[in-house]
Amino acid sequence: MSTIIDQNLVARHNGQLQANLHADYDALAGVLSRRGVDIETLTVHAQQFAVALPSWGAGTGGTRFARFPGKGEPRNVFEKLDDCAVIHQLTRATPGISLHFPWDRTDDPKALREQAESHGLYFDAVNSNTFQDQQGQEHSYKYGSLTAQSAATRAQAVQHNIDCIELGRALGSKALTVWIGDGANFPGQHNLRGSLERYLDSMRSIYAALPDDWQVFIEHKLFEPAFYATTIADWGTSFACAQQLGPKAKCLVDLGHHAPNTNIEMIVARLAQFGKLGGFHFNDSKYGDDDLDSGSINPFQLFLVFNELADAAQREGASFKTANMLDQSHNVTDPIESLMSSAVEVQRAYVQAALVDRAALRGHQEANDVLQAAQTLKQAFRTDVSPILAMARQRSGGAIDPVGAYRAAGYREQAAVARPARAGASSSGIV
Ligand code: PSV
Ligand code: MN
Ligand code: MN
Repeated sequence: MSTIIDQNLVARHNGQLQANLHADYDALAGVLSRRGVDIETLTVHAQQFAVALPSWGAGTGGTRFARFPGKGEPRNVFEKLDDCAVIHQLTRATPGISLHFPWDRTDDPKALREQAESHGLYFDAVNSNTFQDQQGQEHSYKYGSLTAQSAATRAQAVQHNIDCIELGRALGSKALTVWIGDGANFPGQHNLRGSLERYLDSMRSIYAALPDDWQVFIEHKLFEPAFYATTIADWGTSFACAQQLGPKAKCLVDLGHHAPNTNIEMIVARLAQFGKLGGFHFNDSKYGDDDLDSGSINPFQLFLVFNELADAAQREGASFKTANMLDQSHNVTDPIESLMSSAVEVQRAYVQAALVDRAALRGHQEANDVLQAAQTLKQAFRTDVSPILAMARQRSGGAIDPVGAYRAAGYREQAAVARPARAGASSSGIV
């Protein structure tokens, strides 16, 4: 595997942190062994964790008010891939990349795939985009895409999704994620039922184009850009559509796409129970689709989501799998740093969930010992598993302190020189 940052630099940086890490790791090993938990098993578990990076998260995001570009932002998909390779090199937790078309369109998928493979990366689900108009596009999505009243517009949106599958196929992806912004801003703007009927019609054509070993993920979102009625607004609608479409259709849960205080872990449990949990877009939020760094606002919620995933994995065994991806927008931080720390936060929740004493929890539930049941979860959540995560990274060839090593390497400064800002540069399509 070729690396972008000098591995000797990573090794030197690790060397400075080595003694402290071992002391912390040994201390935690002692704490865990008193609970009957073997730290080595957990470290191997941490090493197996993977969350995919959103290509669109590598550039600085923006809001509808402004975008404040960062230095050395990637200017094309190949440069985004370089940044993703750096993130994976240091965290060893992000081998997948989720592309977004047409933002990441390339005439040379073979070269892109080769570049990815040279860094030990692969392509996770590809995303279609019918929530914006592209230059030269024949029919506008102003009044909807897969649900538009105009048959020609719907056909164009369907074709775009089929093109995404084709491109994804050349890149080795195995899934398509469909999120549409379709809906109504006014009561009466469209027929609520008719809109969903047209959606299903369009999705049936996309579903028919899926290769045998592919899945399609339906991503719901409560609101925005449609403010009165979003066609695929909630997990219930997503679930019903996935059922209608067939076994290759599943639901994708973007954590930020729910009303504040929604019990997302219960949605996860429901979808898992009925075999329709396809994957995640991890991020965090305070108000709406804020796309903040994972674990930055509500780490307990993230842990509870992973607790449900651990429960499902225990019930269903190796066949239980979800596509895990980040979906974040970075406005005031270096995107590489945010993506590295977010991947680590998701990995933290994954390891903490593995710490839950499930037999004890079940016992407390059966005995209606509510307090102890809650405490069983809290004990796992409160355990600082940082030494396990750091050890897992180091053993896999990554950095004990990814952000520290990244800064020491001066990658961003070098990128700023190699990728000079373009006059009038606009958002790289980040919504
Ligand atoms: C929509 O808010 C969303 O979460 C979808 O996943 C899009 O593909 C992504 O953001 C990119 O803007
Ligand atoms: Mn999303
Ligand atoms: Mn979103």
